Amino acid sequence: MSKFKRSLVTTALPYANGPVHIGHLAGVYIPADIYVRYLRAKGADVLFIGGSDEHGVPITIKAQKEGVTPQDIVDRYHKLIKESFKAFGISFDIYSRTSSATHYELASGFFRKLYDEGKFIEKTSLQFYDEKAGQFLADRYITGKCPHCGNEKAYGDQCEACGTSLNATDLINPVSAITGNTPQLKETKHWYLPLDQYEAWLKEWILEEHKEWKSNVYGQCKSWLDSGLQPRAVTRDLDWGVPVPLDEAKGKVLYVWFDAPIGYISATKELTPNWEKYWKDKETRLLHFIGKDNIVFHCIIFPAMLKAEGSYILPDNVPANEFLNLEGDKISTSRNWAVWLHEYLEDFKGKQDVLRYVLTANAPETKDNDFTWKDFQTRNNSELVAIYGNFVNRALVLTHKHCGGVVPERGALTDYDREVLAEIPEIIGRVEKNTETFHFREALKECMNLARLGNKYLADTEPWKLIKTDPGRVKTILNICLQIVADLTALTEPFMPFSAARLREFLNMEPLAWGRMGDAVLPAGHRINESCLLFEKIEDEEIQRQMDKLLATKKENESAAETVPPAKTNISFDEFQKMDIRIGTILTAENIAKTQKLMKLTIDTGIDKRTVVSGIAEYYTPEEVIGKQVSILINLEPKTLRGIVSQGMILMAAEPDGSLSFVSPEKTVKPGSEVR
Ligand code: B3M
Ligand code: ZN
Repeated sequence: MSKFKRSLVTTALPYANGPVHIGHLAGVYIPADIYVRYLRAKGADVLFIGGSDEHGVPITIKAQKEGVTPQDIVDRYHKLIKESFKAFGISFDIYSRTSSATHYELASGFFRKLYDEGKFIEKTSLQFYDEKAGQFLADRYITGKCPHCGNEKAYGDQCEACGTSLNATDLINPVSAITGNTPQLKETKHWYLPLDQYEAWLKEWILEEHKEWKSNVYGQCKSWLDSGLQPRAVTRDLDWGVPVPLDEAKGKVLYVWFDAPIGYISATKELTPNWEKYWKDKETRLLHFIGKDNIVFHCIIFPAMLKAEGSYILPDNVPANEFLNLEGDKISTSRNWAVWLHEYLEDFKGKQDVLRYVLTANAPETKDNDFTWKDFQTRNNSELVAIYGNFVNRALVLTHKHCGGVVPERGALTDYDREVLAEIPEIIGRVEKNTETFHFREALKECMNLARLGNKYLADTEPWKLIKTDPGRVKTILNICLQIVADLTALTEPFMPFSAARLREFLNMEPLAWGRMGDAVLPAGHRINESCLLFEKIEDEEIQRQMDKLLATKKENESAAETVPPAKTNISFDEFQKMDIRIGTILTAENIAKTQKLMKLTIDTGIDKRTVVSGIAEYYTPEEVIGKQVSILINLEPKTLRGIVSQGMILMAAEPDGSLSFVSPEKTVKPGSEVR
């Protein structure tokens, strides 16, 4: 027996700084929704909590880029995100936002309690400050090299490449994300949660008591705990966020990762006056569905906050997923490399379940996975259409054709019938076991196995042939098929709720409770409705259109990356005059062995015949360059390259993509002519 009476399921609060994409759905919202729908179908007491994260630097950076207020940004994206989730059937009991009044009150109250009880350390320290922008650089306002993995683009609070949570001062070569300047250090006072004081407790709680956590989650926690925890600032010098509720902290706000997880509690409080039962009673099972970049915050920092506060329960499990890539490349909002949900909804009207299916079948449960449009098409056409849709359609059409649209009577069962019927509870059992342990891919495979079972049963019994010789037998066969179809409505509902609802409509039935599957649920004599195809084939052209869209994005990104370098600072005429640039003629040329780029040239400079080593071998062959007139800087200090003394430098026109071409006179000139 479980020690829990009810469940509280939360999903990471997406930053309201952009629309949501397939990576969000696959990693967090679909798995959580499957789990919650499953619990509800079993009659469990469960609340499903979501909302937008409306604070933090991702929001203010976006607002600055667009020249609008942070409030404009969060209003726009909160609405869009909420609508996308609703359209995909993510069945939140509440989808709230961290700008709500309830949240402000609860988050500042939480901070105040910890402050009053002396749970924080106050510290004045040197922090990065951008003189030009006139502000401190917290979190994503600063980037630099991660001291752990070397990622050049780590943020001031976290490296997304290795998942480590950082303090801005840990970064190597920090740069301001606002001005690109190297920041100065300036004194400021902040409040810190002394995570080091919770280390022993966290070790016991996670490493000893929660060995059942997914290995990616447990492993990350273990490595942080093994390397030792540091006090972590929970306040920031920013003007967007929940104000720190202290007189001496004017102009400071709570760190976004302090307030955001409290958002789970605020949303529950907005949802029900009974919220404390869900947050303070040990018989509630708290589950956080998140992506892997959020593990440290949900497994270490938030639990330490809850522990410090003292009246709340702790998560029982944190089923975090890995990342979903798109066509072999990391999904990225800034590079527009994503399948945006609001766009999918336009391009594939009514096909939400297809995406839910593909993202679950290919979920990044244990490792990063790749979404490809080809795979999307194949899974639709050869799984949803050919297996699930095909079985259902044949069962319904045959019932209309041979039984006048009425569930026929079941006659005597054969051994084979009994075998098939006995397989149903086995499949249901495997769906249950896999769903309860967060193995949703496997669970979905088992759902499809029920449709496969139905298909095989039809193929083996061939009612369309028997109808002439043994109509009674056909009735039994179709009765069994219809029970399987009815079971499919309940079994697939957590995964594909829209199709399950349509299927119920075809069968003219009410939702089937989970526990009633496997019975003869449709009585003989029950009239079914007219039906149509449950899934449609997706044609090559539709896939090509999506591929073209991605190709266009790729091209845009490439040309954006190829910008012309900015102008250098001015020099005097005298400085310019120091350079002696001449036109020379290339007399001989040969590639330098064991190098990709270098070519050894002999050049007639009009003054002498000299050797120059030039990095042009990727762009020209020796044959091509012999006889060409080029510009050469002849008074550059000689330099030895690969054992060859190079006397001068050939001037090249370098394009933004790096390709090189000679700077040659427009007509043939005398070698030694000056370029000036
Ligand atoms: N907004 C980070 C993210 O969107 C953050 C999650 C908050 S959960 C409390 O990945
Ligand atoms: Zn790193």
